[in-house]
Amino acid sequence: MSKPIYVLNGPNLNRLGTREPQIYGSTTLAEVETMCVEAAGGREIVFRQSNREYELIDWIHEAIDQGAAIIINPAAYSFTSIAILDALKMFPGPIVELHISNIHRREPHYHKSYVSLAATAVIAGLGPQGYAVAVKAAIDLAGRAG
Ligand code: CA2
Repeated sequence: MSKPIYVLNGPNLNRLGTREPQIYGSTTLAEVETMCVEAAGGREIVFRQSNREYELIDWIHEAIDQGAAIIINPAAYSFTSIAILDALKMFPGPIVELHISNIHRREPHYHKSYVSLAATAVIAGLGPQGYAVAVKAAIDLAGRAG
């Protein structure tokens, strides 16, 4: 039995699809979860969102014990959380950091992600569709890692 792919979402993403559609699109997070499950083609997806840093860290620890890969949109914690970076550094498998928007085209405070220091790959700017790309990439990377 293959280990699941964890898809973790940080603060405010529970409101996806409700504002700033020009930046983030109009897809809701529930629809993003469906896209991930479809992209996974039968591979188990653990899909979660929290506005609390400690909860994201606890889920990374869970993935260390049980997961094949982590896809994480850390949202604003990308730019502030050394605690999330430290947790991700403990994960032995592939990590895909995902941003719906292209953070590098945005204001300077969105440019320096701590999470990127632990990421195997970074996807930014593909919109909500980026999640489907990330799931396929994570499954491929997890397979390569064995
Ligand atoms: O582009 C992304 O996916 C981001 O990680 C989203 C974060 C933002 O802080 C990052 O810089 C880029 C959070 C976006 C705020 O949450 C929203 C929720 C609903 C609608 C619009 C934004």
